[in-house]
Amino acid sequence: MNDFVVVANRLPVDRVGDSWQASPGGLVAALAPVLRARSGCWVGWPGETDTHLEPFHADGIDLVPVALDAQDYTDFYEGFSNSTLWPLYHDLIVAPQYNEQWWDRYVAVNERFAAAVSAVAAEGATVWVQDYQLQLVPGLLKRERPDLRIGFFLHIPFPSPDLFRQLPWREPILRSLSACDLIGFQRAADESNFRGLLELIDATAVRTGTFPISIDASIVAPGDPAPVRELVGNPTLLMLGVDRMDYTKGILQRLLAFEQFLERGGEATLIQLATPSRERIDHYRRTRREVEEAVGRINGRFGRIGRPVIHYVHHGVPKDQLGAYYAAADMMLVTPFKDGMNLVAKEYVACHPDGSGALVLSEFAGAAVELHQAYLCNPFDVSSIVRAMEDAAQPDPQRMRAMHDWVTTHDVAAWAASFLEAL
Ligand code: ADQ
Repeated sequence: MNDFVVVANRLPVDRVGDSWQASPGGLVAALAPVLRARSGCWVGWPGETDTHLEPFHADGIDLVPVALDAQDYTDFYEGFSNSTLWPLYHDLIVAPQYNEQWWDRYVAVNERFAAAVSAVAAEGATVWVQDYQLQLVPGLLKRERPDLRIGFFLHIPFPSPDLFRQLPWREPILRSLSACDLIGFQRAADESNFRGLLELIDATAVRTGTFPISIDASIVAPGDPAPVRELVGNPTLLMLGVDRMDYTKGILQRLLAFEQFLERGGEATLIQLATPSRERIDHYRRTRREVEEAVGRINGRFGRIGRPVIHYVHHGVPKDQLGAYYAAADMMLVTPFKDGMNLVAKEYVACHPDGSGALVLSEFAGAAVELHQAYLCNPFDVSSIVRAMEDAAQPDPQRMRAMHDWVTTHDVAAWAASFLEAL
């Protein structure tokens, strides 16, 4: 039995051949010491459908797998989580779809997660539920196990009350979250959006708080910039984008701004790394098409043979190589239309301890609250991104130093500790 249970959609592991390897990530790095110290475990889906596994151990963490079948994946994960909640919570960048069958699966899968937690949690244990895929778990657990102390953290934004009220299933979700002993949000604005809805269910005595997530600076550390710069022809100005290929990230807008920057006589080379994401969903395929069309056009206009102006890849880069890209880049472009936090911005800052580099950052990323010394822009206004790029081309090193100090003293371990202490 466990005194501390983390429950998230995904287990922090990936299959490598016949075995499972811990996947490096800030969340698991921050929680692993707590899990070990408090005899804890992590409940989640191993990332392959129709795989039924017994609880196992990877890198010193006890893992409790929850199985999802192909229909769960379609209706719970791609459907309700990523085609209903994701666009709704990111302020309708694309239209959310409301589908009764998806909702039914969302309920069923949340019941399965809650039952799995209940089976492994000791009397009086602390349970920490992560993110939008599992919003019904707190309510289900509290009913079954009133002895548990339950916290919930939302990694993505929480929309304004008027938007949230579109959701046909708004009340069961609000009621479930309200069963928590503590609900954590990325920004004060997300927290107050949520509180603005409590009157809908006549609940006001719910404990909420703001806990901006951060990074583990030892996972993405600055690498050697020289080989990266050489690879792309030692440009005078190297810009970088690193994202999941997601319509929330504003990759196309960034490329259009880069194109205007060149049109206006700017000289620069851009590396855009984009990890494939949710590729069976239409809007994600469309986003990829639009991005790739723009990359082709801009390279066709401004590149030369052997010297493209944009170096683009559509695959993940191993964590231990990212630090070299961050260190090599004179300018980081983080331009989401909406983002809970955006850890890429913080990883870049962590890789510039000497005040070098410049961060162009969307004012709609949660990170903009803490990283206010960045070159802020409005991603809905391409000319605002261009202006930020032009300002950031002559950066003030004090601004990067101030952000670096902040990120290194407010890391993911501090985030986890502050949430758990409040809980
Ligand atoms: P994401 O939307 O996935 O996370 P982000 O916070 O930027 O966004 O985290 C992405 C992570 O994946 C980073 O650690 C980054 O290094 C890595 N990554 C991204 N692109 C990559 C690439 N091309 N190659 C290799 N690695 C790549 C959600 C929310 C965010 C919130 C986090 C954490 O949407 O707003 O900050 O959760 O709460």
